[in-house]
Amino acid sequence: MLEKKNLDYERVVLVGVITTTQNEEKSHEYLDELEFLTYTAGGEVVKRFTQRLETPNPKTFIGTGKMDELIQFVEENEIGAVIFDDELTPAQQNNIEKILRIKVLDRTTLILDIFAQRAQTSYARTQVELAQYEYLLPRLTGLWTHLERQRGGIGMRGPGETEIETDRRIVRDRIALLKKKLETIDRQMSTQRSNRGALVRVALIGYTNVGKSTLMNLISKSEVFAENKLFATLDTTVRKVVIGNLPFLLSDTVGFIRKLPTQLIESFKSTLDEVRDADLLLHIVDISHPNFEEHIASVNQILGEIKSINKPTIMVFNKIDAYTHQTIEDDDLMIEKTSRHFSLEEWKQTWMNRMNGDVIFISALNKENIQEFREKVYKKVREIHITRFPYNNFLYPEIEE
Ligand SMILES: Nc1nc2c(ncn2[C@@H]2O[C@H](COP(=O)(O)OP(=O)(O)OP(=O)(O)O)[C@@H](O)[C@H]2O)c(=O)[nH]1
Ligand SMILES: [Mg+2]
Repeated sequence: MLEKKNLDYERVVLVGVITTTQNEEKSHEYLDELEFLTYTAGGEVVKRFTQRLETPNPKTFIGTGKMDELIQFVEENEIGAVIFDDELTPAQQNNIEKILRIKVLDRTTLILDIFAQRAQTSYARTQVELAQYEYLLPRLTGLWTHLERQRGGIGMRGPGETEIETDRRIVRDRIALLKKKLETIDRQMSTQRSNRGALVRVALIGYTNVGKSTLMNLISKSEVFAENKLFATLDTTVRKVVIGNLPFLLSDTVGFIRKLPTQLIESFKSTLDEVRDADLLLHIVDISHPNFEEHIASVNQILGEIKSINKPTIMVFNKIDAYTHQTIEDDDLMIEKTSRHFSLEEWKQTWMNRMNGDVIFISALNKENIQEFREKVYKKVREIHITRFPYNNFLYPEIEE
């Protein structure tokens, strides 16, 4: 499945439940994503455990029988950590740790850990550290602090061991301090943003790993880090871009994910302000991903949370080079046609209608349709620009489509 070059990858087991609201296929896809997250964090998934349950068990997430299976597997296979595909309550976390006596992580800790690993600037590190401490505070329990924290690896990056061994009061003080530090930086950032003048602001947004940074590099000739792992970008990059004489600001920022921890959304306030302040959003979608429609929904949900859902938006469907779809033989009347069977052309029609034409299909990697993409962006930016500078309307000719 995923390429694994590093022999030091920590051996982990994934655990998920198949609930009544999500079918088996969905839960497999969720576990695929959890596996990708694990791989990004430096883990190798040795086995997945799933259980059908109406709702997760309030004490141990999974039932007793499944837990026995898990205990046995963990003991026999040198497993370093167990990762649950949901947020564990402090009680569940505590109980499961007592039973398994190895590292117990949930989806949120895993995402926080990746953010901690990837944070480059002191600003990003401060934001992640704050989110980690806030998640940690209700979960500080005796066993967890002295047993699990002594080991390294996934889930253990970020707050240092000495702090962890102390009590909640110290964690609370640290949270207060980090908040103060962030407030100062937030103020500086917002001054910086207001100093950028009246140029139109365009933000690349979308699910993680869809190609935002690749597109940024292509359009702005910058060198933003892009790779096939989740959350390659944490810090925002802003570049001045000129298309056909018309200058505007383009920003590349952190990608979104399903169930993005709320602590992260809150502490990444300033980073997300870049989105909030944008005049135009380019919502990038990886159309080659089987779950891309759900990705769009997750992104829209987060946009709603940060009050940015009603901005002018161009939907940019990327990775058309990698798009595949299921086909139905002409004589097969048993198969019902679903969106999984759509050709690219059908998707184009669907989205053109939905977005009133503000849609483009591209491949950033193969540079397909990039000229059309630039024209689409130009047209939209121009519309916004001339409302701001009506007098230099004539400078920027309308282009025919
Ligand atoms: N096949 C294909 N791959 C692409 C395309 N565009 C980008 N990629 C690949 O997708 C992966 C992710 O690209 P990034 O540009 O880092 O994605 P991102 O949206 O910035 O990701 P985060 O910063 O992690 O949120 C990289 O391996 C890219 O090479 C494309 O058009 N086609
Ligand atoms: Mg990126």
